[in-house]
Amino acid sequence: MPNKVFDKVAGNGLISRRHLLEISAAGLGMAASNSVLGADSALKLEIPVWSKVPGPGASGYGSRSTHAEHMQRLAGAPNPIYPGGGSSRSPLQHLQGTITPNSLHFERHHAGIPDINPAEHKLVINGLVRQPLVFSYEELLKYPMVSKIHFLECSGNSGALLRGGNEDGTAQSLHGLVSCAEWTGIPLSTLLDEAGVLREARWVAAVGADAASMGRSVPLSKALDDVLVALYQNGEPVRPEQGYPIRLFCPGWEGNISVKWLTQLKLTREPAQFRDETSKYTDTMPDRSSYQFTFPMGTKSLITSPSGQMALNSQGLYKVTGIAWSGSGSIRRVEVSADGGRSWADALIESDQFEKALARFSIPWDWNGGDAVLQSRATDSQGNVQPTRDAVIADRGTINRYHNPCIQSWGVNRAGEVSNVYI
Ligand SMILES: Nc1nc2c(c(=O)[nH]1)N[C@H]1C(S)=C(S)[C@@H](COP(=O)(O)O)O[C@H]1N2
Ligand SMILES: [Mo]
Repeated sequence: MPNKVFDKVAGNGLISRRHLLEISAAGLGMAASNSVLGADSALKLEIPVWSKVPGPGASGYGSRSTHAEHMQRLAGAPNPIYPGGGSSRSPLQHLQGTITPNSLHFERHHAGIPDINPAEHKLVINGLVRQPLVFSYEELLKYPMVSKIHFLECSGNSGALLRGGNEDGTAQSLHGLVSCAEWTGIPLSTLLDEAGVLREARWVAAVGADAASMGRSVPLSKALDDVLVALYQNGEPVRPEQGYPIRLFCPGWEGNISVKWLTQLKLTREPAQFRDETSKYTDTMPDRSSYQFTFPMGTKSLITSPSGQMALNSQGLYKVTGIAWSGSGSIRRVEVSADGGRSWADALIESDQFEKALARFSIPWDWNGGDAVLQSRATDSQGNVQPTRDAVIADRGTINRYHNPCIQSWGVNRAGEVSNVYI
């Protein structure tokens, strides 16, 4: 839409949110496989072939459109000395809204996915309790459950940014270890009440039934607050890769502590000192001292479109959109900059602002064809503001690569190519 005068809200082309309504009229141009909303749609009045013949009928289990198959998790190559170990990342640049489809939820496994028959699986609660308990899957299904929308994020997510490099990184490759789902399960407090926690208990040691025998210690205060024994994910049984038949779910906390394929909860006085809370998932500072437990995930956001490896193919109006989340509350505000952080404007929050859940934001941007650096900055309900990369490095150094919530900078050059940059 040449010559149009937009209301500017910040430098380098950020404009008032009401101009989002004009985006389709202006026509959007983003090229190739990562394209966002379709461009110039000249109205055609002919009836297409697919509207003239009946298609296939109903089916027992649905599948996505063949035109949406480019949405794939990005998995690392298998490593023979680490069988079943590794991760896959959600295609954040292709997703909209806030819920991650189960097939695209990120994965992180330390010894692959066990093939568990729920009829033979047990959950034991023992240790410092009045009455040790053993539950079958069938029995667990009879308890009252709650449903909550929460993100899950691996503490290793975005760690690559601290390392530098990764100029060809995408939203998915750099930040795809975060997803969000509706988790349905039994409040852990219900099961602990039934077992009768003894007064001296302070921790709950949770153990998974996978070959990694993954264990993590959860402080009792968190266990009694909002932790779930989750059985459903977005309405269906938790997927095998997410911990079928049951997983622990600790809202807002680093993904590692949400133990999958949960089989034991032992009440203890002290943390159990599992491998995953001593040799790993501890944060080493520049002076080589380490924090053992860093539980909540940071206050964070990310522009998912335009993002790394996308291309803008003409000047003009774009919808800048992304996700924001905090392990300490809900998202209150997201600001966007198009000039590398010199000036900022408030984005529109398009979603519900649930506690410890993804929020979706957007703002229109009038690209003038010049260089730009797009950034977003989240503020949560506790007043925590997402830090810059420089601030994170000054504070915590670069030995530790867990828990990096820093602002992501996407550079746009004159050719319209978008890439990961450091400023
Ligand atoms: N039993 C068990 N639980 C586990 C893991 C594991 O390998 N085994 N991986 C942990 C890590 S490091 C993360 S980030 C989350 C990933 O959960 P997801 O695969 O459902 O995304 O599960 C955690 N729980
Ligand atoms: Mo993780």
